[in-house]
Amino acid sequence: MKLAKAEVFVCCPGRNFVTLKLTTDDGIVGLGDATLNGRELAVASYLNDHCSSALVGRDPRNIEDIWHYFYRGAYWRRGPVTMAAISAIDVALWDIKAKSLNTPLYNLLGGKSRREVLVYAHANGKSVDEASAAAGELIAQGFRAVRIQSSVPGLSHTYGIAKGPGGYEPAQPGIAEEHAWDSAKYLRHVPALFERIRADHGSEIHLLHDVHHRLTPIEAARLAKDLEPYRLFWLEDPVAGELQEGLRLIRRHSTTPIAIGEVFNTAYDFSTLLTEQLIDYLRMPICHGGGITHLSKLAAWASFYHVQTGFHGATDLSPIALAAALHFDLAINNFGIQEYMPHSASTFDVFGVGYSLAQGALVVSDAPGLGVTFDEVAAARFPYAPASLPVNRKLDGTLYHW
Ligand code: EZ4
Ligand code: CO
Repeated sequence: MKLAKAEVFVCCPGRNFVTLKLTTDDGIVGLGDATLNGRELAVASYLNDHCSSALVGRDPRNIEDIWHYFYRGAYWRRGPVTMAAISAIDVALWDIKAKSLNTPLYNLLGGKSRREVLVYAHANGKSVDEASAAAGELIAQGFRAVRIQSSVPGLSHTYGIAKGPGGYEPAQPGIAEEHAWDSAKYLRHVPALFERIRADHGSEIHLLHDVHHRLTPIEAARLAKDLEPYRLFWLEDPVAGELQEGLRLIRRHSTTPIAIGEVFNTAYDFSTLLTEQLIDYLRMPICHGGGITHLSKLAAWASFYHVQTGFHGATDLSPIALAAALHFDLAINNFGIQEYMPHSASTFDVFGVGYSLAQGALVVSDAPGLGVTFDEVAAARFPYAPASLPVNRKLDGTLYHW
């Protein structure tokens, strides 16, 4: 078996997606998601200009060798663009292997460890009332875990809050929007938000919150401590993760579980976090962290430290990425939870999927491979539309983490 074609598609069915399609000489198609929100064309170029011709002619069954060819062989290794490209190649190869063996992908990853994949949904509100009402709706739909974000009084924009009807989408057309930030206002607001959510919805529902990298280590330690009475499932990205040692300060002060890693791209980004037991959930997704081949190694390493997975799953990860995550989530022992945001109807005009939602969990179909289809004709109806993620400034104008 040989790879005959490597094609890259950039389309915008509701939002931008980059899709890698590999085809073998006997006509088997493998799909990979290469979307990096706001940097789509950089990954498309990496694949087109630096990978495609090196893929053609290779035996797609040698996934481990191909992974190392593009990782070690690149010399300029790691980084989000390179690793998103390697991830797409790797997932497409696993898709081909599973299809060629006529079996769902999870069977090649150890088989099923559970019946379904627990997901968390997103409740957002411009006020605490709105956030609590949104959480109530999701709980009524059967979700067992809900992430809660609400606007911070006195700030013009807050991460995670949809502008109008429809889901939250931070990337906007043109150059980056500028948002405002104030840690003191935020730190005053969040404990009161969770006090209210627990009072309204009881102790059973799993509650999560995303700080989105915006605190210093000592501020994050304070927030984690202040939130202890509300028993969070996790506090996400309390600090910017490149300073792994920063997580030590949080651990010293609090037992609130910590999730981190949606912007990480290799296992090395977790080394101190695992060996010093500074986190509880790892969020680096398959589509940005080197694919199934690399995540299998990281998840196994994490399991020895009692760290579970909680993969990033915003809508800027395509249905291919979600399907890859679901097969992996189903198979590994140390799965924790999966982030879930429903994709738009136009996204499903392009991507056909086999997973389905039932009582707050996703159920994976037994279709061979990933169980995802990509409609090129439909994709061509939705041309790429440049968009950027926002930037954030403190109230005095100082540039800060978004
Ligand atoms: O801001 O995916 O937990 N989810 C998140 C997301 C990220 C976006 C960035 O593209 O933090 O909303
Ligand atoms: Co996040």
